[in-house]
Order: sequence, then C-alpha cells, then structure tokens
Amino acid sequence: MKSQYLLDVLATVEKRNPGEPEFIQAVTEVLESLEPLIEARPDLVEAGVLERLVEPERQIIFRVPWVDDNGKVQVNRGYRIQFNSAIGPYKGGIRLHPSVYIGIIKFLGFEQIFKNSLTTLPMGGAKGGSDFDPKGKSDGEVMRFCQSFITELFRHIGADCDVPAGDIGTGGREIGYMFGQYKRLVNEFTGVLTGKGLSFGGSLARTEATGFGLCYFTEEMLKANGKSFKDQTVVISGSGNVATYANQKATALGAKVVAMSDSNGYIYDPNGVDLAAIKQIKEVDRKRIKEYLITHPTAEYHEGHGIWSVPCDIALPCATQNDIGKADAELLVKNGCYCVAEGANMPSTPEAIEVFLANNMLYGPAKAANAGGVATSGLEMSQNSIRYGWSFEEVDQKLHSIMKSIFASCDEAARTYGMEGNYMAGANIAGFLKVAEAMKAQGCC
Ligand code: NDP
Ligand code: 2IT
Repeated sequence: MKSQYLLDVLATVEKRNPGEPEFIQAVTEVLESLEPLIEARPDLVEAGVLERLVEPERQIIFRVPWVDDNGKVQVNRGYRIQFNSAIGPYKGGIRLHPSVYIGIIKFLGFEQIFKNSLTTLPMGGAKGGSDFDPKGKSDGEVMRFCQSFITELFRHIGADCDVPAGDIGTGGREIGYMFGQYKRLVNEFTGVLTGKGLSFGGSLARTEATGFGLCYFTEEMLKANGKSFKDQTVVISGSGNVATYANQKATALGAKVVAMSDSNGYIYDPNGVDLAAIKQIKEVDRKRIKEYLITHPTAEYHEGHGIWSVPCDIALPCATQNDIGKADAELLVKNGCYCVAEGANMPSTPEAIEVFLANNMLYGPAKAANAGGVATSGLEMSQNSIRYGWSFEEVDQKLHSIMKSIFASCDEAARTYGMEGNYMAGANIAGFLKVAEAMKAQGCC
C-alpha cells in the first residue's frame, strides 16, 4: 500500500483496536484493494467515507449468565457489533465458539458490510456472538444460554433494525430458542432472526444456501475460465452447515469430494465422501468426524490440521478463519490445485492469498463466494415482510441468479480498475462502492 492517506487510516485503526489481529487483517486487505479507486474518487475521500467505514456504528458487550444442568451459574460474554447501516438494517450472524472475542466479531462484522452490499439486497453489516461453547452441552443448557443471550440483546435488534442469524455454533436449534425468547419479551411475531424453522417463518433453501451459493459462484468463476466442476477432485475443510451443502452441490455438479474435516482431524475417502454418513454424524448425532470410519472402514482418518495435503483440483475451505496458511497454499499448488473458493470467512491468510495470486489460481474471496447464505437470509426477510413463503425452487433460483450477479460484479470491477481476474480486488471494490455512495449521499453520520 503506497497511499499515505490509506496508511493513515490503517494506522488509526491499529491504534484504536489493539490486540485484534483478525480485524486489522480484514481492514488491511480491503484498504489495499481500494488504492486504485481512491485515486479515481477524491469525492469519497472528501466525504470521510473510509474513516467512518472502519469505525463500527455501535458496539454492544454484555454479560450472559445461565444455569447449567448441575445448578451452577455460568457466565459468558455476549457481543453485537452493528457496523454499518448505510444501505439497510444491520444484518449478520451470531457465532458461538470459545475462541470468540471482540476482534473476531469485529472482523466478521466488517466483512459483512461488503458481502451484504454485493448481494444486491438492502442489508447493512453486523455480527454477534459469544465465547459460549455449544459442544457437549445439553439441549436444556443451550436453551438457557440462548434465552439469556436474547434477554439482553432483544432491546438492540428488530426486523427493521438488526436481524441476526446463524454462524459457527449457531444453527436451527439455537435460532429457534432465540426467536422464542424474543417473541416472548417483545410480544410480536416478526422476522427478527433468519434461519428460522420452516413452521415459524423460515425460508426453504436457507439451510442449503451458503454451500449451494458457494458452488454457484465457483461454477461461474470456473466457466469464465473455460472450466467446470465436472470430474474434478474437491477437498472441503469443515463438516458443518456450509461444508455439508457445498459437498452436496459440488457432487451434484459432477465433482468428487474426497476429504472433509472438523477441528480434530480429517477423513480421506478416495471413493467420494458419503454425505449421508456425514449428515448423520454432524447434524443428528453431533459427534466427531472420526466416527465416519465405523461405517466406512476403507476410508482414512488423520488427526490434526493436514487436510490441505490431500491432492485436489478445487479447494473449498468451509471451517474457520486463517485455515490455509502459506505452507498449505504452497502444498495445494504443488499438488495441482488451481482453484480456491472460500465458504468460510477469511479462511486464507494474506500470505496464502499471495501464493494463490502469484500462481494465477482462480481465487473466489469469502465476501463474494459465501454471500449466498446472507442473500437467502435477505430473501427470508422479504418473505416475512409479505407474509408468504416461496417454494424451494423459487428461492434456489433467486439464489442462483444472485450468485451469478455477484461474480459478474467482481469480474467487472476488477477489469474496470485494471486488475482483471483478481476477484478479491473486484469484490472489495464493488462491495465498497455501493456503501460508499450511500454514506456520501446521507451526509456526515
Ligand atoms: P458450523 O458450526 O456448522 O460448522 C463449523 C465447522 O468448522 C465444523 O466442522 C467445525 O469443527 C469447524 N471449525 C470451527 N471452528 C474451527 C476451528 N477453530 N478450527 C478448526 N475447525 C473449526 O458453522 P458453519 O458451517 O455455519 O460456518 C463455517 C464457516 O462459514 C464460518 O467461517 C462461518 O463464518 C462461515 N459462513 C457461514 C454462513 C452460514 O450461513 N452458516 C454464511 C457465510 C459464511 P468442530 O465441529 O470440530 O468445531
Ligand atoms: O457470515 C455470514 O454471512 C453468515 N453467517 C450469515 C449471516 C446471515 O445473516 O444470514
């Protein structure tokens, strides 16, 4: 980054947010991509758009006390960062994982601004979460935690104000408990959360949306470069919501998924990972991926973080941030991988991205490639507003066309600013421009 102006903006962010490396990482990537745009648009600099964009509009931190099954009081910390509302109500998921601290929620909220802008739908950026670990907790404990979390958060959210949803550790079960508590406190049945159950305002295809959307985006990127999923070998990290439905769609498009993982290790099945078995282990039994060997004894299980050593054509990181480091990226290249598309948020380190770009790999950045989840949340909001539900095919078709349009915007923005084929720069510029124009038009606020 050469622009003194951008360096100054970054220096302020570093000073204001000490000890938050993930947030600094996310901001640095965006500012670097905006360099050519900033030269061409002095009006946006004049309007102070960047200085305002990197500072959250509101940050909420709160105590979440709940009683465990032994009658003991437990205390977690809850967060909601309402980052930017220039183009719509705050929107973004809730992450429940022991690693959660403010820097994680801030990076996710920041990314969400641009992602939501790319979807073409009117949604601002937010993120929330807690250091609560749902793993190993009973349904009753999870329910009491969720009720306590909403007992504070309810006053800060609303269907036209801020609409949370799922993320790591927050799925249909947790959203159900949160929705029930919100309805009870506010005495209103509104679309305040997305990812709801189908019997109380949820949208068909929301469960599948992030994974399906990732494959639709990847398909467009492959097509634009004369390739397709057909007969390609795919490796997917993670085995949660995003990974599962990415596997399903990639397989439907003709690929073979040979490896998946969880935080303990990865399975390698050269015959193609049996998705029904993964769904049973992860969605029903809530167990470790290692259990796959019980029903598939010819597959391999490896403890630890080695999934990127499995040779593949296409890599879909769908677990967590900074999952692919420089050495992993080099290994992927060495083994013939030519395409990385991100289902998780910020799964590749800056050094890994350098390796992808230096080797002319097709690289689909998270804020574009995984936007199908929040896009379908936007469609859930629309259905709630009109008090109507579309069929699975209708939602899926809308999701597909949104993902096509996201790829087209990234591609076009990259070309316009002289970075053809760099979809990361394209996503950052296209996502930024819509929000920046809105912020400028609304004056200094
Ligand atoms: P889930 O909780 O359903 O699954 C998460 C998966 O990632 C699990 O397999 C989990 O393994 C693994 N994982 C989580 N944390 C770590 C870690 N620290 N180290 C190694 N593995 C880890 O979450 P989702 O599938 O919903 O989310 C996955 C990613 O996709 C996240 O980055 C999320 O932000 C992003 N995303 C999610 C969207 C959604 O709609 N759900 C939308 C857009 C992006 P284990 O079970 O062992 O913890
Ligand atoms: O990172 C994400 O985009 C999500 N976790 C989904 C957010 C949403 O509001 O559906």
